[in-house]
Amino acid sequence: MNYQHPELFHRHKLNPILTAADWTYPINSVFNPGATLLPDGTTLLLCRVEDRRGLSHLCAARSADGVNDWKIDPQPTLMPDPDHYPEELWGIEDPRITYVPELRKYAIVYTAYTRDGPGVALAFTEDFHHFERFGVIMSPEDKDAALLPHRIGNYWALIHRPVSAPGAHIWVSYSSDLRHWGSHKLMLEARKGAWWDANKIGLSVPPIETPQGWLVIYHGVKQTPAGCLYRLGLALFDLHTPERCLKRGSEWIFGPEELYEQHGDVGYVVFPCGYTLAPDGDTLNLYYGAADSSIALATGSVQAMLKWLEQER
Ligand code: BMA
Repeated sequence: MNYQHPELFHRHKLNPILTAADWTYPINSVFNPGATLLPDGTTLLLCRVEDRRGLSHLCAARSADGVNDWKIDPQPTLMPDPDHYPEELWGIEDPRITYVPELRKYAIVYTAYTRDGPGVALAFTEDFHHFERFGVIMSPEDKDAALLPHRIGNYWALIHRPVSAPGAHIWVSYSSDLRHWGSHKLMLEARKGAWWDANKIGLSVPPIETPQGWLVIYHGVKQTPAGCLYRLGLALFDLHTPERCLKRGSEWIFGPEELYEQHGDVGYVVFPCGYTLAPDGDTLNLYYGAADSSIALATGSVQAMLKWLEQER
């Protein structure tokens, strides 16, 4: 068979680009960063930092070129605040950032590790120094969530991943005020059996708006006797009805291959929570946690991903 798997993402040669050794205060590990471009073109990563108690907080790292010379906040940027938000008792994790033009603010949707498991929490910021917390907006067990950047019709839309007895699938919910959520719709189901994305999937980075639809990079978790394998796949959804899936790739497009992805606190994990788009409007910089231990960068093309999906049935 003369079949070559297309390489949709290319790893940066300086990977991993951020590790615990870069931090200005003692930590265990840094991974799963949210990402955004600030108005002056600076890349901001909001990194999940696990301290040496095992609890996570968020810390901002900024770089002019998105690769080198990271300026890391000298102290945690956003700490769990269990006194005021008891749901943040065991830490805050895996932020997804969406700039919301209507509000002129960045929405940060993150995991609050509650006594009853992970829930979805929301905060807003204008500058990544001051934060307005909305608290938990989806009760446990739920995570891997992001806000769409504008309303769909009159409603804000939140993509998230509740867990229920039959499996862990991606849902979308709607709200008029960002606090009360309803009209829950199943968006993408985990496959079954031997598939790479059987039983448990979740959104990775916030959906990418393209003229063809919302391009979604999602992770699939394959359970094996040796542990879990986290890989990435692609799907496309209708712009006006995000729960309508237009295309879904059958093969995974990115998986743990390098040593820094296979070995770490949790091996065989690639886990992106954020991306930036280059000024050409096509080059996508995917920032991902590698093996729950470091941050790495892979670059792809939105057009190439759409073309690849086009060929899927
Ligand atoms: C998922 C999340 C991620 C983590 C991954 C692998 O469930 O908790 O934060 O990177 O597991 O441990």
